[in-house]
Amino acid sequence: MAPRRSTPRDGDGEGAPVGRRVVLGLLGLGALGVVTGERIQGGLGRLMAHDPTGLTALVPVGDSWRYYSVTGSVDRRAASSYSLAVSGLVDRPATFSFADLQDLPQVSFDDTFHCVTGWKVPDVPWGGVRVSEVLDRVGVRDDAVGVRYHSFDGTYTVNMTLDQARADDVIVVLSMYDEPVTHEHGGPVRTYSGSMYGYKATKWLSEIEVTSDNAPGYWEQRGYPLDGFIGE
Ligand SMILES: Nc1nc2c(c(=O)[nH]1)N[C@H]1C(S)=C(S)[C@@H](COP(=O)(O)O)O[C@H]1N2
Ligand SMILES: [Mo]
Repeated sequence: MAPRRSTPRDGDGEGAPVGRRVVLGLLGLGALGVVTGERIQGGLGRLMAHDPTGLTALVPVGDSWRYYSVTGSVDRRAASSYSLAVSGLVDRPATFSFADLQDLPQVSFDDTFHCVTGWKVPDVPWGGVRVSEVLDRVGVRDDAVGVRYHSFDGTYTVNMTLDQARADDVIVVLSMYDEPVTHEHGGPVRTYSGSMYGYKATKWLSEIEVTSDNAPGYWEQRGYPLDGFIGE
């Protein structure tokens, strides 16, 4: 595996092991649908490849998803064995199974997904539970300042202030396109932060940690703005 770059470049991809992985990723385009029979979320038109380099952005196919992972591969987790830990500066640390999350009040809305590198996917139907709803269940302590999301890829993190996390369009995602979130999109559970660029969303969500600061997460340590609001 080629070494990972440590800083993002303009107009280029994210989490970019270059070289062999690009080739494997492009070859994987056919195999994904055919060999594994994997259902492709939102239809083939939205799929380009597992393309952490962003090279497929050069292919003129219109608005389509690029599937990003800063790690080489991520273990699949079934909804039935999933759990989300909510930890840190909370009154009642807790874990939520997928069913527990489904039992909380659900929200859904259509919103356009913007990657900071320029690609976007219009009008994506999102469904899930507000982060604020989850936080209210565990009780946030007065000294808390931020929220840190952890991924079960073991590497990716995202931070935001508590106020940002409590926005109506910041959700723990249980469905995309009215279907379960696929592994490629960070299923069974990811986050979505509506007013923010894609890097502020955490795929393969494992933990929400309430913190005493707002320390930079994975991409923020590598140069992206900590706030990450679209257009800023
Ligand atoms: N765990 C994890 N989450 C992540 C990333 C990642 O590499 N790993 N990439 C981020 C970036 S930069 C974007 S644009 C979106 C891409 O989401 P998608 O792969 O569903 O298109 O995931 C975000 N969340
Ligand atoms: Mo991104």
